[in-house]
Amino acid sequence: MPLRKMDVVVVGAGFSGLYLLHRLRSAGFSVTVFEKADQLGGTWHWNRYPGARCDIPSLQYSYQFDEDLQQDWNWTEKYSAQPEILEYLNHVADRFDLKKDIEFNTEVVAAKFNEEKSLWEIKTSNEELESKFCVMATGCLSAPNTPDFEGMKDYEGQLLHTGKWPQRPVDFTDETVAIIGTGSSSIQAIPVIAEQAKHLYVFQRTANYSIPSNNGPMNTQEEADVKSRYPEFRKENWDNGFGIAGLEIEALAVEAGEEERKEKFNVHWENEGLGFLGTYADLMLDKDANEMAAVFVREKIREKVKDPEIAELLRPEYTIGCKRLCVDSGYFEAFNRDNVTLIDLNTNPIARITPEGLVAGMEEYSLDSLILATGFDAMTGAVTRIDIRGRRGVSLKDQWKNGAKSYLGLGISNFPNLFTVTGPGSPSVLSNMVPSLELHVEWISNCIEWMRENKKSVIESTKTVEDEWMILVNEVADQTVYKSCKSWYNGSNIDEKAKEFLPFIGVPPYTEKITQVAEQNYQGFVFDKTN
Ligand code: N01
Repeated sequence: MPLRKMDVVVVGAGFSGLYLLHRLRSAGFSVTVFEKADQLGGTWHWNRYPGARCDIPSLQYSYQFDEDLQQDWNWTEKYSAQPEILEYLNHVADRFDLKKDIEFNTEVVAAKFNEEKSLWEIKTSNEELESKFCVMATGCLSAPNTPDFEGMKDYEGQLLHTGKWPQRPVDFTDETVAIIGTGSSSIQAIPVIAEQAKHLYVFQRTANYSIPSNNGPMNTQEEADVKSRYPEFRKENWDNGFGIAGLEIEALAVEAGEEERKEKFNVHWENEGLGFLGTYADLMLDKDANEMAAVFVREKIREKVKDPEIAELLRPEYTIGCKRLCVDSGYFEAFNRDNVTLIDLNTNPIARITPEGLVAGMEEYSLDSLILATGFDAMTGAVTRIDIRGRRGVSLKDQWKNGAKSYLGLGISNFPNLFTVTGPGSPSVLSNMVPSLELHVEWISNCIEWMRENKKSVIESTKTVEDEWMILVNEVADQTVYKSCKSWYNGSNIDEKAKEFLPFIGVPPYTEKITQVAEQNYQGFVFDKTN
């Protein structure tokens, strides 16, 4: 039987994949989205742990490509919970009739570029097919990191990962539960699980900064105001360094008086969530300014946590924001409960997992459920876990072994006609993801359309431009405090991964750059290269 052929294969049916399908199909291309889950949603499908919600206000963390959509949809809370975001994505899929071109329960396992035919040979869990283009809409935080604790395979209780939460209801009533990790996912889950479980043990390797979400029902007046000027509101946010509202772009913490600074930190602490880091323009640029913000948050932790020893353990010492800042609803307060125990893994390392629970330090913990909240192989993992081979059979995993290099986070040398949405080298995780991915979807779709109009068959980045670009990515990061601690931004959460800072910091200059590249006929990319 002849192989199925299409113009574009899109991998992943999350925010990016859905919009890609809509854009490319509207432009007349044949497109299929392959999704390994049995339903759409991407990260919002998999991360359904208790307390999962967006920590960017939903009036911002939503599509803006269709004015009617953004006017019609009403969010019920300031920060939407995972089920509502999934409902929104299903609404979008139904509204634009997308589901008919999504193949669920279908994993893309391999993709190989055929240089003679100039097309991708795609192997899914169901079939082999051919496509001119392949777009990885696989998300930045979608390949779970599962540490290989000794004995884990013999554990007989319920083993869960926050990033791969089951669809069935999970009830912790009367259970003794352990959670390993204290990143954003855990910080959201802990207060909710603590209310249900008989006892919750929290195993912490590194304390984390978290800002209260002060979440609540949507303020309908604010919603109406935003909706009355949605395009302007989006543009104002986009002009900020991180593409989200509430960021100060001029005043410096180091120039402010102590009282004034405290007052301003307080206002942002109460109202801005992640935007706390935007209280002053120099917080992520100057380590003295950063320390002022860090001291403020450490003091807040001390005020919230009744037991001074626990408060001490929960107080991070490193630069605030160099690990992804967290936003919570009652995280620190959860440690005031009698049924929550914090265990410091630095003094009580996990020795092994047993069939009944785990051993850490001198203690053995008997558990009903063990939750790994241990994060992701961020930014590259979802792509390198697929066997992708470009020119001369080069494997992408091998090419990225010493560091992921990409031109603008969009194209990779040796991998023609392959695009990544919010790939390494783009602002992605250091921006509001939804407008960032919309920007990329539009750039990629426009590029493919331009190629059709200009009779070009093959586009690729070159090693020279991507080397230069990644040098710039790191030079920009060097001017900030982002590299001053271990984080998944620089691969340090995965042992075997290159320790390299991956996101480009600065939405406005990045947007200007990729717009310019497109206007200059995709400057830096080469077309129809012959070997
Ligand atoms: O993962 P993380 P996450 N032994 O990597 C610990 C986004 N997100 O799933 O810091 C013991 O942040 C690890 O310790 P350490 C958001 O961008 C968004 O929580 O490496 N501990 C850390 O405490 C976020 O940043 C929302 O020392 C181990 C934790 O596990 C990103 O997803 C909600 C360990 C992992 O924290 C990832 O968050 C939730 C080991 N072997 C998440 N390995 C929104 O609201 C790891 N740890 C949009």
